[in-house]
Amino acid sequence: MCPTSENSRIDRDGVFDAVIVGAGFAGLYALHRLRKIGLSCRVYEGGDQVGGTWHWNRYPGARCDAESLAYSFSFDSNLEQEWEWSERYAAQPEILEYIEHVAVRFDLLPDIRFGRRVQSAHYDEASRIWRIETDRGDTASARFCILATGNLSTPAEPNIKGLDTFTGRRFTTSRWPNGWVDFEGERVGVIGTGSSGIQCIPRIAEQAKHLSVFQRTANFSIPARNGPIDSGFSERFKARYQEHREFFRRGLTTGFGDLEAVPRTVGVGAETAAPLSDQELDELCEEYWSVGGLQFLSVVGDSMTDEAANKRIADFVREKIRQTVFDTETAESLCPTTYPIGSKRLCTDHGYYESFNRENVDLVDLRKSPIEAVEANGIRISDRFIELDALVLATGFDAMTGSLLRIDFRGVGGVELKKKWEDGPRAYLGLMVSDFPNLFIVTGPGSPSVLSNVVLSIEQHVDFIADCISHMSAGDHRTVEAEAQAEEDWMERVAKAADKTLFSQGASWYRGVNIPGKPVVFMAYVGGVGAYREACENIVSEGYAGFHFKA
Ligand code: NA7
Repeated sequence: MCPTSENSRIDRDGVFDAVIVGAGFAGLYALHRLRKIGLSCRVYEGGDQVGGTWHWNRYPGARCDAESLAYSFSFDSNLEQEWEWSERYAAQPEILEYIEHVAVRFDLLPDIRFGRRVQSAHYDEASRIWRIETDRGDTASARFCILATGNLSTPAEPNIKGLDTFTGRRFTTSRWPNGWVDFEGERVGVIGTGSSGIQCIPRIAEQAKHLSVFQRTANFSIPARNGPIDSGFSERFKARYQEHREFFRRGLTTGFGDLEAVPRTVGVGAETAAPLSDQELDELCEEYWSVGGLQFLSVVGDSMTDEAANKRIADFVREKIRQTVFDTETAESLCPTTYPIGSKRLCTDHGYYESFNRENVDLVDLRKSPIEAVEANGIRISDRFIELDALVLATGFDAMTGSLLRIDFRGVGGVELKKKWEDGPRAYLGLMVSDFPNLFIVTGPGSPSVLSNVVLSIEQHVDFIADCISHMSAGDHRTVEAEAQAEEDWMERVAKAADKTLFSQGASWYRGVNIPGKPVVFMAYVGGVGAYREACENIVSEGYAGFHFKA
């Protein structure tokens, strides 16, 4: 589909109202929304097509773990009504097709330049303009800079000895090549058992002659129970789409959940979890284990705050793993024991644990036998050598800040964002950073972002930004900036909310623990999308409290 002919043109001193970085869900909606309020926009995108995460992560088995009917745009009711999702959890090709459809339907492509990364964005205080440069030599000026760079976009560099000496085929899940990758007849190794590993392992196992799964930390995974969307269900759901969307926005902490539960009460276990007896909790777990999906954890209201409740749920999952995996030693290795369930991102799967019952799949428990080095033909672990023809790295991301900090941002007085965030990211509402006027982050650190239905959160942030810019036009304000005190107070609220939960007990990418040297800070707002939206609305109704406008 892309690039278009305009794409080969380099912007020389392009002048725009807004430059948007990234053309995934966030960048596309920002472009659409800002155009609607009359802004001229330029989008720069590193990939050669739209899609962001859904362009890059095309590994076998890649699929959303929020339900398709919820994980989609709500801004246009015709789009919402006309688009038909084929499965409960859409696979990557279908989501990409949807994003491409949106780009074409709303005529977004002409304003996007593909295959170029923004390298620097410097604020010129005299003209109050952002000066932006890309790695292809584009230069542009814009009053506003909108960062739609994605939370899980920059791959983590796995520090594994000898990795570059491997002479077989090597893949990274988050940079998967376009087109079919055939593992037929090959001995394949997958390193990493986070969501990406858990999704691709069952699919690679179906093809490979042999698959070795290198697991450093076992993960909790809930069966997704994916399947085709029954057209009757879709019709009924769409008849009440607005009601559902409103419920996602305000009634559910994460902004997605059991679609069938919508007509029932908010948060099935939210008020009643504490008094649940062991038996009642088991029954609830059993019910939602059958329903499938991430709501398994969120239906129990205090699953992330009450250690005892969390442990009971974790025990339930461990028991399911033991019942599923035939080999006792493998089952025990697959049982997570070192952190509360949910404190590392909960996964959903499509036959993950069952894969280990196949003759051609082995689990390599790196806690027992660590990797010594990757060599030309395979991986040497402490007690043996495993020959491999292909190696798949499912080793995760420099989450939330990685894609922001690889850009050289300079704000007021030349202050560097890198410097400003050396002890961890700080942003008012996860949206704006003090000393960086007119620079907005979509689903930035300090917002619900990765703990939420991110499409819903993107829409909320982009709407906030567009409304704020309209407010500026109405009041003849040239710039808006987060006040340092408001930013500090907000980050304190973010930290306090996290401290009340069990999230701090997991060595997770939520906290930056997976990246050596990254400050360990819980980066998302755990208070829920409803509370967050309300906080934003209150701030607006108080005349954008905490934001400083200048004429
Ligand atoms: P994750 O969840 O960060 O998982 C990365 C996995 O890779 C995890 O199991 C890591 O083990 C493992 N890993 C990372 N480095 C190494 C090395 N050096 N040796 C062995 N194992 C390693 O990333 P995903 O891409 O799976 O998922 C990210 C999110 O995308 C997901 O949560 C969804 O929101 C979508 P560790 O746990 O660090 O011991």
